[in-house]
Amino acid sequence: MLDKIVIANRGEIALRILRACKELGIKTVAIHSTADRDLKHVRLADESVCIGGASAMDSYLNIPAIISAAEVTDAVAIHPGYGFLAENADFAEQVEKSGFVFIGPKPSTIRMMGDKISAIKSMKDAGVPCVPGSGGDLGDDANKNIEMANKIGYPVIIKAAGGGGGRGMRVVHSDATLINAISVTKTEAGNFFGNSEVYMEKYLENPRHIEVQVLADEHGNSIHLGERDCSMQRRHQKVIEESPAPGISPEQREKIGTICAEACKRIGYRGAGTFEFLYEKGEFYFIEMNTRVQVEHPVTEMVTGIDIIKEQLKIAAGKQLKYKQRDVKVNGHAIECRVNAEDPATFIPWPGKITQYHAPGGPGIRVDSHIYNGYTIPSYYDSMIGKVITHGGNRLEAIARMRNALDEIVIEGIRTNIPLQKELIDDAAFISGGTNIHYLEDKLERKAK
Ligand code: MV4
Repeated sequence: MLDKIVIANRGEIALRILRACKELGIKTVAIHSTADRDLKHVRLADESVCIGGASAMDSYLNIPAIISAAEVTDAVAIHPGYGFLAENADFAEQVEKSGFVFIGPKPSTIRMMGDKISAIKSMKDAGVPCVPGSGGDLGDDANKNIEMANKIGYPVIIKAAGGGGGRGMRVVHSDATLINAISVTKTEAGNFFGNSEVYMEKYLENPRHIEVQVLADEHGNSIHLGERDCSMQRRHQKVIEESPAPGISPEQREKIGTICAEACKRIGYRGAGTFEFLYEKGEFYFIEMNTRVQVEHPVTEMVTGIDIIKEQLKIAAGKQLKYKQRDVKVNGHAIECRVNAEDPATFIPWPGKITQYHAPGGPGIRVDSHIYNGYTIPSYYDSMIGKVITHGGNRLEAIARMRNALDEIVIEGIRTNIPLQKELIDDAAFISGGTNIHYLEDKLERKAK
């Protein structure tokens, strides 16, 4: 096993990684900013190193400082968590060049998936169903682009190759606005991402966001852990996630999951990964691959019983996956509600001191959070302060348990989105299941009127 690792992240995921390390007997180094001395995992880690100022640029994004911390503590590997440097291929490369194990895919894989055009190309070649589209960079020939849009059929969407997660996209409804949209998206893409390549896809108007979790080792073994539905979102921030996705049959799961696991073998994927799909009218369309562990990984853990972080660590240590696909069973249903320090109506971030905290409990309740009584949430980082995850024998039991958990939880001193989460858990359309990516924004708009 790995002897000692650096946890290059903060908050709940740093704590989640620390817990997995302790179970596996791996020593831990917590690196943190000057604003994060009081983080729970910093107290629990074997060692801690303050690597820089409160601004993420000075600490969690400071590559030389992170690598130096690994050097001075004699760590052997670095876990990037999610966000920050987790999908930065240059970081992964520098980690490896400095003689450490990067707990994630090869730098070349991260780089390939970071470029959405090359990601789609490789997935299409590997037999993964993609959205009808250009399949490559749009050239400057206006007539050709108009012809392509008409062949695909309006509406189409223009996306930046360097974008992803909702940045650098434009929906186009007719020839009249196509050429301008391409040129504006190109210019923006060049400015934001340093890559002005853009591509075209058929715009799916009312899809769900369904993603498939995979695990692959460096020996050519790969499995899928079923899917998650992450359609309940606002401004590309997920609010509730669940597994399995409502209405997806075991046959559909097996089919799309096998395609993803086989694609992993084809591209030599290593580690945990997520295939993101849009799902509309019974069909899956690949849009992007995430090469990191995701915020919502616990719902998959709850239904499969597989600890994804421990698997990441074992894969990074060069071990063979001990699970075969036939060992993976989807048991019951799990739901995750993200808890954010923000106003539940305006979504304005609300950092500050937690004066009272009581965690929910009971059967099928899991809380992944670093907060505690008296902890002060700093204003420098993301507003997510934890996740409540519930598991039940079926979806309605998971929902009932979530309702109980949200009723029990007490967080005082700051504002949180728990009132919004309570409302969503009681929402008739959510309870029915299968709402699309526009549902929450549409509901909030209806409420505002
Ligand atoms: C799309 C789409 C519709 N059609 N692509 C937004 C985030 C990025 N990962 C891809 N996104 C979308 N791509 C086609 N061809 C709609 C979205 C989209 C979306 C996707 C997933 C979750 C939430 C979303 C919210 C708005 C738009």
